[in-house]
Amino acid sequence: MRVSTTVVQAEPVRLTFPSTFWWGAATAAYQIEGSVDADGRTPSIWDTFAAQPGRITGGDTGAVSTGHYERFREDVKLMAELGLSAYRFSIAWPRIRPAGGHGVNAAGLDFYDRLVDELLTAGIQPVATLYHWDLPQELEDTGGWTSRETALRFADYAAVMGARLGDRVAMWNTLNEPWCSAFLGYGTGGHAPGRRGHVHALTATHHLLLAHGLGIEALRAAGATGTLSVALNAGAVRPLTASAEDADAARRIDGLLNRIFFDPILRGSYPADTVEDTRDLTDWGFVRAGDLATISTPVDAVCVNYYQPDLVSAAPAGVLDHGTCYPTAQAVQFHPTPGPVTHMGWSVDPTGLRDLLLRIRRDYGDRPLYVTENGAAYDDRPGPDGDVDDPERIGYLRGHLAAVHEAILAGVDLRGYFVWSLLDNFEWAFGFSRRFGLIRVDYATLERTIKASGRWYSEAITHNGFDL
Ligand code: NCW
Repeated sequence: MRVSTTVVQAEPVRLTFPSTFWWGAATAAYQIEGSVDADGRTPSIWDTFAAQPGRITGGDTGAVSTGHYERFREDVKLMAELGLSAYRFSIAWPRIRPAGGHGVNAAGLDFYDRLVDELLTAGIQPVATLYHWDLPQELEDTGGWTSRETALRFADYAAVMGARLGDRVAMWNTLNEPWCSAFLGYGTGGHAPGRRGHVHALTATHHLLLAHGLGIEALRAAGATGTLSVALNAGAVRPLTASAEDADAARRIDGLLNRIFFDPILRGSYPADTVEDTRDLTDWGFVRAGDLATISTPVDAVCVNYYQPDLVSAAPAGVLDHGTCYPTAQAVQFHPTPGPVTHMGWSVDPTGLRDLLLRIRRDYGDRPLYVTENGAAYDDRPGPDGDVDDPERIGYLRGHLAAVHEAILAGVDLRGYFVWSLLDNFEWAFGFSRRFGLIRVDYATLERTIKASGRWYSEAITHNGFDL
């Protein structure tokens, strides 16, 4: 018997983005700049941390990294070649604050001034993050983010930057992922400054939030014309089963990852359940009268960095797993989401991004949103011709941009998307062992090579969309 089969080829679906959509890429100062002793920069907590044996894979440090401080003009040319409409970078506070803390370091300011002008000349919108984890070591020596004073010093710094760049920066993020600064820097100790303690993490959270609010006020007072915002690493937290216990575990983690930041900034209050969940640890006495009014100073947009959803369940007493990050009396267990993972071990699940964007609109109102980071590390290597073929990263970007598109169709006011990262770079505790870039960096020569994913992204930018 002969069986004939007809293969039905599905027509590709074209996804087109709003005409004003920002196609961006992001980096952070300590991860790319190098030149840690140049032009009056002072040490940051990451210089100190990376110098401690056992902290960073391979003993790597950001001392040289991609050499961007010297090569920023070449990097802006590469951004222009990709066709980026916006570039998100961070300003190294230790380049601005001189030793001893009096006055400002003019040479540090000049660097960012030149970078911003170079971007504008290339037709690329500058998006500046004031704090992407590189606290001046001198401020850590007086308590770091567990000290309220640090928030006040941050406000001074924000005022300086607003006065200098406020006429040209298109969007500001006060902080990048304050959850990481607080919970990894002061909770688990896996990030700089390497301090451990749940109360430290909660205290740091509050002072970071206070710094954010003061920073927004300072930028506004300085006449900054750009969109004022903050970048939160938010995620969809999902219960493993439909049980009440697992739902409660998800609620607790959602409180300590998402709502502990979103609620004070967008509603002017801490989530009552999260405060209650942590009562055995602290009476939250670090919150002073007026702080929440400062923290909830209106922002112009909400920025989120998304990598993966979290899948959690209630755990038997004593099992804390990855939940050691979280000061929650009842144990929570984190589970791998079924499906592919990146070289970071992070699950690839674009539905988490769509759900997150819809959730922000549902719970916090219809606001301008940006995805200020999304991307993937893969162990990609150059072929014999030097080209880097990274189909997994293309698949990751395609899937997540489709999720962004879905959210836009559902009515979310999503205005831009930034790939993490423009360049391979110093991936914090993982050193140079993880590569997130659209552009490969050869760390021996500092040569840059646009990867296949960079070419794919560039095509998507040219067409303001892509075929799914
Ligand atoms: S580590 C991290 N990242 C990566 C980093 O390169 C970038 O600077 C950050 O903004 C890529 O994007 C962010 N995020 C931390 C995610 C949480 C990891 C949780 C570990 C628990 C032990």
